[in-house]
Amino acid sequence: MAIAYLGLGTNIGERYKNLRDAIDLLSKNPEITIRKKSQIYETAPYGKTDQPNFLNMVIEVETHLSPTNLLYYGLKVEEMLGRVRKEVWGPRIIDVDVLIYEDLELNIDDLTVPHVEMHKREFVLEPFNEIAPKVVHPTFKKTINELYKELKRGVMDY
Ligand code: PH2
Ligand code: MG
Ligand code: MG
Repeated sequence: MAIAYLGLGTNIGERYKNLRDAIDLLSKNPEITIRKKSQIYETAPYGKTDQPNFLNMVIEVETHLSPTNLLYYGLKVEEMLGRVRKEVWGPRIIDVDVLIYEDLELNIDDLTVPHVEMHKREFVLEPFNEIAPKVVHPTFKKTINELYKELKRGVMDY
């Protein structure tokens, strides 16, 4: 049994429904139990800024799936909700990202855990900090709360 954190994001269609549907589909998998859900945050698009605002949230799950199978199930949920990949950072019905999986550091094929950019993204750290401020980022050895405060203060140098 492992604890993992998933980031959910959506900026097209019925955004609240997209989040609800994604959570339903995740919880339908017998290998996944959702333990905590952050609030839903409306966030300005990061990176590619000429696209609609996002709704973002972070959830804590307990899972028997390996990191790769958790990633693949997330991709399956995206597909079931009708996501079509056109451009890398473009608008999406739903994005399901594996942020942290236990204290693992992995870099295999299509999966990098912890998520490479999570420490730079307020739309990840703010909801993450709400549900799990004490979780330690395995690479930086800092808590989510420390990373969130550093990002807010703009002192991040990595
Ligand atoms: N996801 C991205 C790129 N930019 N911006 C916000 N606010 N929320 C996201 O989920 C998001 C983004 C690529 O995954
Ligand atoms: Mg993403
Ligand atoms: Mg993704």
